[in-house]
Amino acid sequence: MTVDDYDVVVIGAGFAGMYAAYKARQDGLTVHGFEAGNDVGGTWYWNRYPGARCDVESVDYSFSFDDALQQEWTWSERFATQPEILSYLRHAAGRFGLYELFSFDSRVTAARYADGAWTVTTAGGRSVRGRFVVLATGSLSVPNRPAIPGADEFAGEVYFTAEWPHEPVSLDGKRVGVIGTGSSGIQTVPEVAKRAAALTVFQRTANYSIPAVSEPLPPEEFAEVKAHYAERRVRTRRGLYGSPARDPHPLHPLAISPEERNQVLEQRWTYGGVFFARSFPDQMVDADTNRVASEFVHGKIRQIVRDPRTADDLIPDDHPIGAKRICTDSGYYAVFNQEHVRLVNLRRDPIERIEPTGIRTATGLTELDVLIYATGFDAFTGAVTRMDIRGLDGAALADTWADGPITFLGLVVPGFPNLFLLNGPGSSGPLSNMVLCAEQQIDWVYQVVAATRERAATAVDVTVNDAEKWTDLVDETAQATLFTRAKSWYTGSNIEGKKERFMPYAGGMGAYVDHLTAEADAGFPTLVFESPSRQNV
Ligand code: NA7
Repeated sequence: MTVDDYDVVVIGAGFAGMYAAYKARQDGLTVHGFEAGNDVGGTWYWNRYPGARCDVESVDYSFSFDDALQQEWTWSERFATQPEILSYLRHAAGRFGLYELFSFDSRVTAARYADGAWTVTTAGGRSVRGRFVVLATGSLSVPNRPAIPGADEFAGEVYFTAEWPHEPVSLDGKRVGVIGTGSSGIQTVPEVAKRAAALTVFQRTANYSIPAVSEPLPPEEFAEVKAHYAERRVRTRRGLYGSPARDPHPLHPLAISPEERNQVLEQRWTYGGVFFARSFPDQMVDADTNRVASEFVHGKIRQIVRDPRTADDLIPDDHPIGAKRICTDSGYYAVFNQEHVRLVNLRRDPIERIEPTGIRTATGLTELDVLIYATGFDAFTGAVTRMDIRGLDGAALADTWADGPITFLGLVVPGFPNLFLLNGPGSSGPLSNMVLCAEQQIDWVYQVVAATRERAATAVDVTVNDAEKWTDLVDETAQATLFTRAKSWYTGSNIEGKKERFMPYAGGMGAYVDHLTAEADAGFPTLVFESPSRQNV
């Protein structure tokens, strides 16, 4: 059997994989990509549940590598919906000829390294060789399927928000249950409520949600963005969360009057979006500041939700605001004022089992026609450890990471030469703006590829010691914040049996990019370039 040979094999055709393939071709490298879905889009291909939208403003959460693209595309809303983001990505794929670089409906199941190259194999049995492999497999791409007793016995329709069908789903007049109140659940609940005859929301942990306030983007505001796009992109990359908008109020909330404090928070609530997480500069570091912001939202929930017991149940009491990614919604809290919508607090009334006709909790059976799981993802590591990735001496990545993932800069794993992860553990992407973070990472990756070729090296790797140093820094950075005070997909604690470790780099996107730049500018002193004679060059 002949095996195709490429300089680069890209796995995944979401934002990151698309740019990784584009940039490889721009750099004169031969490249081929594999995508499990039958189109580009990644997250925005799979998560097509009603109400899905991005929580970062679209003028920032979009490709910056091509000015003509950012000038010609017009976003209709401040925070774009899933269909609009998907059509943007399809437009970009067509515009840059990316469709021809990918094989679709092709799930990669294995990648094996030997003698300076990877053999990448798909579920369909196709194998290609690539000198370098770029894993653009998404940090939130493997749905979490909780093992609830009786789940297989449910006789009604079952959907996962993360794998929403492509065919229309009718919820009209049906009794619907939603399990999970993270971003996906909170976004979909108001939309489901518009259709369902009865909606029951099964909440294990209450979450903070801020209105998305996704009004149409005024043309003059958009024109202003386009006129200064380059500077905006620079500010975005320097920003803490990958967004330049809404700098925090400069003072500590306890140093200003209660009225002024309230006004600051009210402005941010009205503006909407995840910026609420940094209303004050030290909100994710100082517990007192955080409490001011949390209590403001508690007050909002009490104002909005008429039934005091439901309001109490919706108020988070186990984590600081922002320690789990803030959700953004379109009418989530208010939905519980509707007669046909009910909240079940699973802490008080736990699920006993799922039966053919519904969900039985301690207080009785809720009959359902449709069950929607919005139960999150095996984040950061799930997509890569599910593939059989074998590095030096046949070592499996899943074993190397059994005690938690270690990486250098989130990009390189010791013992897995010529392999790069995008938006993986140890990178800032998942805490900021994954599109711009991936672009920065990809530019860095191809600088490494060029350096490897210039040195006539066969492979590039990192030592365990240096990867551990970076991973320790990621941990220390997180420990200095309030991010670690929540059980979430950031730590892996949402997945049973998964080793807990705070995975993203919490120092902000600007600081993260500085680390990438420093390593590149110094000629990659931390990387180990291996010559054909297995000596460092
Ligand atoms: P999340 O934020 O991980 O939310 C998952 C939700 O599902 C959360 O409320 C979980 O409760 C709940 N869950 C998970 N397993 C169960 C079981 N067994 N029973 C009841 N409830 C359960 O995922 P999302 O998809 O909403 O959002 C992920 C990110 O995507 C988001 O942060 C944005 O960046 C985009 P728990 O909190 O674990 O008690």
